[in-house]
Amino acid sequence: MEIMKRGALIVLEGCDRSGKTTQCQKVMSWLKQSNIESHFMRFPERSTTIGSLIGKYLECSAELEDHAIHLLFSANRWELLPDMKKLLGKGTNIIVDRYSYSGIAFSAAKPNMDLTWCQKSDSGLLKPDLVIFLDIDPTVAQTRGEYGVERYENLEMQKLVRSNYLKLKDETWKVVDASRSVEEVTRDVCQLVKEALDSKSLLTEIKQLT
Ligand code: NYM
Repeated sequence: MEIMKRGALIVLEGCDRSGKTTQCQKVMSWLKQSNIESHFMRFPERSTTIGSLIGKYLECSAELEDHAIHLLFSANRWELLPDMKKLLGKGTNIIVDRYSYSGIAFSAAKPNMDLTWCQKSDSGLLKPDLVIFLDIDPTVAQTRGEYGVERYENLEMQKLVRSNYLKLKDETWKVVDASRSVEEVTRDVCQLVKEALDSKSLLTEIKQLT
Protein backbone atom coordinates (compact mmCIF):
# COMPACT_ATOMS: atom_id res chain seq x y z
CA MET A 1 0.00 0.00 0.00
CA GLU A 2 1.34 3.41 -0.93
CA ILE A 3 1.64 5.81 2.01
CA MET A 4 0.28 9.26 1.20
CA LYS A 5 2.76 12.08 1.44
CA ARG A 6 1.64 15.30 3.08
CA GLY A 7 2.26 18.55 1.26
CA ALA A 8 5.49 20.48 1.77
CA LEU A 9 5.55 23.91 3.42
CA ILE A 10 8.06 26.04 1.55
CA VAL A 11 8.78 29.65 2.49
CA LEU A 12 10.61 32.36 0.58
CA GLU A 13 12.15 35.05 2.75
CA GLY A 14 14.34 38.07 2.20
CA CYS A 15 14.64 41.82 2.52
CA ASP A 16 12.47 44.15 0.45
CA ARG A 17 13.45 44.07 -3.26
CA SER A 18 15.18 40.70 -2.94
CA GLY A 19 12.84 39.27 -5.60
CA LYS A 20 10.67 37.02 -3.40
CA THR A 21 7.39 37.75 -5.13
CA THR A 22 8.86 37.26 -8.62
CA GLN A 23 10.46 33.97 -7.56
CA CYS A 24 7.23 32.75 -5.91
CA GLN A 25 5.44 33.35 -9.23
CA LYS A 26 8.18 31.49 -11.14
CA VAL A 27 8.01 28.52 -8.76
CA MET A 28 4.21 28.44 -8.93
CA SER A 29 4.20 28.39 -12.73
CA TRP A 30 6.87 25.67 -12.80
CA LEU A 31 4.83 23.57 -10.32
CA LYS A 32 1.69 24.08 -12.41
CA GLN A 33 3.45 23.03 -15.61
CA SER A 34 4.73 19.96 -13.79
CA ASN A 35 1.20 19.11 -12.58
CA ILE A 36 2.27 19.27 -8.94
CA GLU A 37 -0.67 20.27 -6.69
CA SER A 38 0.39 23.53 -5.01
CA HIS A 39 -1.10 26.61 -3.40
CA PHE A 40 0.36 30.09 -3.03
CA MET A 41 0.05 32.16 0.16
CA ARG A 42 1.60 35.38 1.37
CA PHE A 43 2.01 37.13 4.70
CA PRO A 44 0.75 39.56 5.65
CA GLU A 45 -2.54 38.35 4.15
CA ARG A 46 -4.21 41.73 3.92
CA SER A 47 -7.71 40.44 2.96
CA THR A 48 -8.74 39.46 6.52
CA THR A 49 -9.95 41.87 9.24
CA ILE A 50 -6.60 41.62 11.03
CA GLY A 51 -4.78 41.89 7.69
CA SER A 52 -6.58 45.09 6.74
CA LEU A 53 -5.39 46.75 9.95
CA ILE A 54 -1.85 45.56 9.18
CA GLY A 55 -2.23 47.05 5.69
CA LYS A 56 -3.23 50.42 7.17
CA TYR A 57 -0.24 50.31 9.51
CA LEU A 58 2.17 49.53 6.63
CA GLU A 59 0.68 52.33 4.53
CA CYS A 60 1.19 54.65 7.54
CA SER A 61 -2.51 55.47 7.77
CA ALA A 62 -2.70 53.84 11.23
CA GLU A 63 -0.30 53.97 14.16
CA LEU A 64 0.17 51.01 16.51
CA GLU A 65 2.51 50.33 19.39
CA ASP A 66 5.44 48.10 18.27
CA HIS A 67 4.50 45.04 20.36
CA ALA A 68 0.84 45.36 19.36
CA ILE A 69 1.56 45.36 15.61
CA HIS A 70 4.00 42.48 16.08
CA LEU A 71 1.21 40.45 17.69
CA LEU A 72 -1.19 41.35 14.86
CA PHE A 73 1.27 40.08 12.22
CA SER A 74 1.53 36.90 14.28
CA ALA A 75 -2.28 36.64 14.69
CA ASN A 76 -2.57 36.92 10.90
CA ARG A 77 -0.52 33.71 10.62
CA TRP A 78 -2.50 31.99 13.40
CA GLU A 79 -5.81 32.77 11.73
CA LEU A 80 -4.66 31.00 8.56
CA LEU A 81 -3.19 27.97 10.35
CA PRO A 82 -6.32 25.79 9.95
CA ASP A 83 -6.31 26.42 6.16
CA MET A 84 -2.62 25.58 5.95
CA LYS A 85 -3.08 22.34 7.91
CA LYS A 86 -5.99 21.32 5.69
CA LEU A 87 -4.02 21.89 2.47
CA LEU A 88 -0.90 20.07 3.66
CA GLY A 89 -3.03 17.20 5.00
CA LYS A 90 -4.56 16.56 1.60
CA GLY A 91 -1.13 16.53 -0.02
CA THR A 92 -1.10 20.07 -1.43
CA ASN A 93 2.24 21.89 -1.26
CA ILE A 94 2.22 25.49 -0.03
CA ILE A 95 4.59 28.16 -1.32
CA VAL A 96 4.63 31.13 1.05
CA ASP A 97 5.87 34.66 0.36
CA ARG A 98 7.14 35.71 3.86
CA TYR A 99 6.35 33.97 7.15
CA SER A 100 7.37 34.10 10.82
CA TYR A 101 10.97 34.99 9.99
CA SER A 102 9.80 38.30 8.48
CA GLY A 103 7.74 38.83 11.62
CA ILE A 104 10.77 38.43 13.85
CA ALA A 105 13.39 40.09 11.63
CA PHE A 106 11.34 43.27 11.04
CA SER A 107 9.94 43.70 14.56
CA ALA A 108 13.30 43.03 16.22
CA ALA A 109 14.94 45.67 14.00
CA LYS A 110 13.07 48.32 15.99
CA PRO A 111 14.62 49.88 19.08
CA ASN A 112 13.72 48.15 22.36
CA MET A 113 12.23 45.08 20.65
CA ASP A 114 13.79 41.84 21.79
CA LEU A 115 14.33 39.10 19.20
CA THR A 116 13.56 36.25 21.62
CA TRP A 117 10.34 37.96 22.72
CA CYS A 118 9.39 38.41 19.05
CA GLN A 119 9.80 34.67 18.41
CA LYS A 120 7.39 33.64 21.18
CA SER A 121 4.05 34.56 19.61
CA ASP A 122 4.72 32.25 16.63
CA SER A 123 5.66 29.26 18.79
CA GLY A 124 3.32 26.40 17.81
CA LEU A 125 2.79 27.49 14.20
CA LEU A 126 3.92 25.07 11.48
CA LYS A 127 7.65 24.85 10.91
CA PRO A 128 8.49 25.05 7.20
CA ASP A 129 10.17 22.08 5.52
CA LEU A 130 12.31 24.52 3.58
CA VAL A 131 13.11 28.22 3.92
CA ILE A 132 14.73 29.79 0.88
CA PHE A 133 16.46 32.98 1.91
CA LEU A 134 16.98 35.28 -1.06
CA ASP A 135 20.06 37.07 0.11
CA ILE A 136 21.06 40.43 -1.25
CA ASP A 137 23.04 43.30 0.19
CA PRO A 138 20.37 45.95 0.92
CA THR A 139 22.62 48.59 -0.68
CA VAL A 140 22.50 46.58 -3.94
CA ALA A 141 18.77 45.88 -3.55
CA GLN A 142 18.13 49.60 -3.34
CA THR A 143 19.62 50.11 -6.82
CA ARG A 144 16.79 47.94 -8.21
CA GLY A 145 14.49 50.92 -7.84
CA GLU A 146 13.35 53.32 -5.23
CA TYR A 147 11.76 51.83 -2.17
CA GLY A 148 8.04 52.47 -2.03
CA VAL A 149 6.21 54.57 0.49
CA GLU A 150 5.43 51.76 2.92
CA ARG A 151 6.82 51.64 6.41
CA TYR A 152 10.22 49.91 6.82
CA GLU A 153 11.26 50.59 3.20
CA ASN A 154 14.53 52.35 3.96
CA LEU A 155 18.16 51.26 3.84
CA GLU A 156 18.93 51.59 7.54
CA MET A 157 16.00 49.36 8.52
CA GLN A 158 16.74 46.83 5.76
CA LYS A 159 20.34 46.40 6.98
CA LEU A 160 19.11 45.60 10.50
CA VAL A 161 16.46 43.24 9.09
CA ARG A 162 19.10 41.33 7.08
CA SER A 163 21.30 40.87 10.12
CA ASN A 164 18.30 39.60 12.13
CA TYR A 165 17.39 37.15 9.37
CA LEU A 166 20.90 35.69 9.50
CA LYS A 167 20.49 35.10 13.25
CA LEU A 168 17.38 32.98 12.55
CA LYS A 169 19.02 30.63 10.04
CA ASP A 170 18.63 26.95 10.99
CA GLU A 171 18.87 23.51 9.32
CA THR A 172 15.81 24.19 7.14
CA TRP A 173 17.37 27.27 5.52
CA LYS A 174 19.05 27.49 2.13
CA VAL A 175 20.67 30.78 1.24
CA VAL A 176 20.45 31.78 -2.43
CA ASP A 177 22.46 34.66 -3.89
CA ALA A 178 19.67 36.95 -5.06
CA SER A 179 21.95 39.56 -6.62
CA ARG A 180 22.09 37.49 -9.86
CA SER A 181 19.67 37.52 -12.81
CA VAL A 182 16.05 36.41 -12.31
CA GLU A 183 16.74 33.29 -14.42
CA GLU A 184 19.80 32.23 -12.43
CA VAL A 185 17.97 32.66 -9.14
CA THR A 186 14.90 30.77 -10.46
CA ARG A 187 17.08 27.83 -11.49
CA ASP A 188 18.47 27.48 -7.95
CA VAL A 189 15.13 28.08 -6.26
CA CYS A 190 13.31 25.46 -8.39
CA GLN A 191 16.10 22.94 -7.74
CA LEU A 192 15.76 23.46 -3.97
CA VAL A 193 11.97 23.13 -4.17
CA LYS A 194 12.33 19.93 -6.21
CA GLU A 195 14.66 18.43 -3.58
CA ALA A 196 12.22 19.35 -0.79
CA LEU A 197 9.32 17.74 -2.66
CA ASP A 198 11.34 14.54 -3.12
CA SER A 199 12.27 14.40 0.56
CA LYS A 200 11.27 11.44 2.71
CA SER A 201 10.49 13.88 5.53
CA LEU A 202 7.10 14.46 3.86
CA LEU A 203 6.18 10.98 5.11
CA THR A 204 6.54 12.22 8.68
CA GLU A 205 4.41 14.73 10.56
CA ILE A 206 5.19 18.41 10.12
CA LYS A 207 7.06 20.03 13.03
CA GLN A 208 6.14 23.16 14.96
CA LEU A 209 8.06 26.36 15.47
CA THR A 210 9.49 26.55 18.97
N1 NYM B 1 6.35 42.34 7.68
C1 NYM B 1 5.87 41.20 7.15
C2 NYM B 1 6.48 42.49 9.06
O1 NYM B 1 6.93 43.52 9.54
N2 NYM B 1 6.08 41.46 9.88
C3 NYM B 1 5.58 40.29 9.38
O2 NYM B 1 5.21 39.38 10.15
C4 NYM B 1 5.46 40.15 7.95
C5 NYM B 1 4.90 38.90 7.37
O3 NYM B 1 5.55 43.86 6.11
N3 NYM B 1 8.12 45.27 4.63
C6 NYM B 1 6.72 43.46 6.81
C7 NYM B 1 7.73 43.16 5.77
C8 NYM B 1 7.38 44.05 4.60
C9 NYM B 1 5.89 44.30 4.79
O4 NYM B 1 5.40 43.80 2.55
C10 NYM B 1 5.04 43.50 3.82
P1 NYM B 1 5.02 42.92 1.26
O5 NYM B 1 5.52 43.80 0.18
O6 NYM B 1 3.53 42.79 1.29
O7 NYM B 1 5.73 41.62 1.36
